Amino acid sequence: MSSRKKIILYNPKTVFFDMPLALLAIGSVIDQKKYEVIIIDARVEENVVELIKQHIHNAICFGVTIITGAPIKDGLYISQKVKQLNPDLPVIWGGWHTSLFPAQPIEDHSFIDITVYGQGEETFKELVDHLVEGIPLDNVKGIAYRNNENVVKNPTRPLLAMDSFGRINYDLINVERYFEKKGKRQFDYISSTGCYFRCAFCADPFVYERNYTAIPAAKMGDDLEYYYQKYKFSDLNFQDETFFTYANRIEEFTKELISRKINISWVATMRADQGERLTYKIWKLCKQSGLRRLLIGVESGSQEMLDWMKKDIKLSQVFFCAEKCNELDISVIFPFIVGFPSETDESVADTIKVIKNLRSHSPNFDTPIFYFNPYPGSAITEEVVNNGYELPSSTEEWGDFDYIGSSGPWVSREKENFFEAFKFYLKLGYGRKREVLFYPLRILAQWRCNNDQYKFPIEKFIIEKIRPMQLSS
Ligand code: B12
Ligand code: SF4
Repeated sequence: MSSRKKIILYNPKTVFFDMPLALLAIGSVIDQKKYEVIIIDARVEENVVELIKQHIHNAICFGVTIITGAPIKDGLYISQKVKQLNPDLPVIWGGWHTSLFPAQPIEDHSFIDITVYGQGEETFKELVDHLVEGIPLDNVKGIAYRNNENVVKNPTRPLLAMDSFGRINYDLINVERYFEKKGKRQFDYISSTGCYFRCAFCADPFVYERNYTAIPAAKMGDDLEYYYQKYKFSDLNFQDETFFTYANRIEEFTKELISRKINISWVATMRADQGERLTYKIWKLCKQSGLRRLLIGVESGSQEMLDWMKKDIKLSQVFFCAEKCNELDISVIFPFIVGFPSETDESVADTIKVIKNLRSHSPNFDTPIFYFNPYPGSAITEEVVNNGYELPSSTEEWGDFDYIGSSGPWVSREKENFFEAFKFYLKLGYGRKREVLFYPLRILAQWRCNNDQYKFPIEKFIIEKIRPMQLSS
């Protein structure tokens, strides 16, 4: 048995089985000769409390990664449990939610001692050293902590270059278990932090102040070859916000994959303006190296709305990317958002038009439609709050803030019914499933979309009776 002290890191329950990259990132900077890092992911473990009990007696601290919404609830429950089991063990929260609200969780709950905001690697390493040595925390940048009765927020830590950290140690998790849960040998990886852009619905500009750092292509090549040989994955899922920021990095990266014979498919997120800036040669290299699917956020079919939300893309760039992907047989998810507070019917009509246009290009294009919800940390949310909209006012309330699947505050019941019917007919008319049985319904659905006739959705009723369809959006 190892005599090393333990650092327990916890990923709360969420949907999907993406590998816990945040915990892997902070766990990998810890000196494994000195400490043993235990990652407990509530999405893949059966009895997390029992697991915590096995390790807690020899632990230095308990870290939790938190995104806004339901994960907070589980994070609160587990953190309280940990404090009951060992009242002296420091409980540390980090992640997107504490990056937006560093002080509130500590103010609200005596069982949370420290929060980390912004990039976590260096902060966590320093924090662990301070806790072990018993040094006061006043000079650890990027944290908030309880000091007697007060909550102190220390200064921000500047974003550090991502390649200053070592290789991520995926042996901290059971990689095979994620493959099993996903039903494919898909490996998750992130090659950049932050984003240079300023979209008014997004928290990134607030958290990283429009800074960006990325791992150079050669290092990505080294890392990915190592992981490929070790974990034998067949698909690679980039979790970067803007993977294609530097065209030369992408060109080099694709050449790394090809020259090292890393025979995989890969998926990533692209901004339409960055796609337009890629040369045809790089587009082809992407395809050749295995690019199978892109996610290109369009958000709105109205250029006026796009300008209002400071998306800084042109619709022409979206169509440019659509054409390239169609030509090179690359699938695309083009997500849209409807129901912005000030959105007009004309803007919604423009969005519908663009969605129909994209869907008619290729059966490999999907166009999920989300309803705008005022996630914290964005400029639009700030604006609606200034206009009187009330956001949750405690950590607990933020745990209830889960709008996934709901129509958001600015969409009427009538509009919601309309969108749900539209989404259904899009999927039926243009989706990838092409069973002969459904052919007449498919033609009818295309007719409905082309003529904006969504009333009396009798086919929807029939199909949902025969075979409940899972809508992708
Ligand atoms: C994977 C992912 C998910 C996964 C969650 C995986 C998991 N581990 O549980 C799933 C698919 C479930 C998901 C869902 C959603 N997501 Co999401 N997701 C991401 C994504 C793409 C990658 C996260 C990641 O692994 N990053 C890589 C790691 C290394 O970075 P990191 O998480 O920032 O962690 C660093 C620091 O934050 C810090 N840190 C993090 N945790 C901890 C813990 C401790 C103890 C310490 C010390 C430090 C620390 O250190 C890390 C290294 O620097 C991010 C975007 C992004 N690129 O980060 C969006 C993102 C986190 N998601 C976001 C959103 C909006 C959503 C959804 C609402 C989307 C939707 N409409 O469906 C839902 C909400 C889910 C819910 N409430 O249940 C927002 C943030 C929202 C928020 N306020 O928290 C992001 C930032 C995207 C964006 N730009 O808008 N998501
Ligand atoms: S939506 Fe994407 S491009 Fe826009 S600010 Fe957020 S991360 Fe950056």
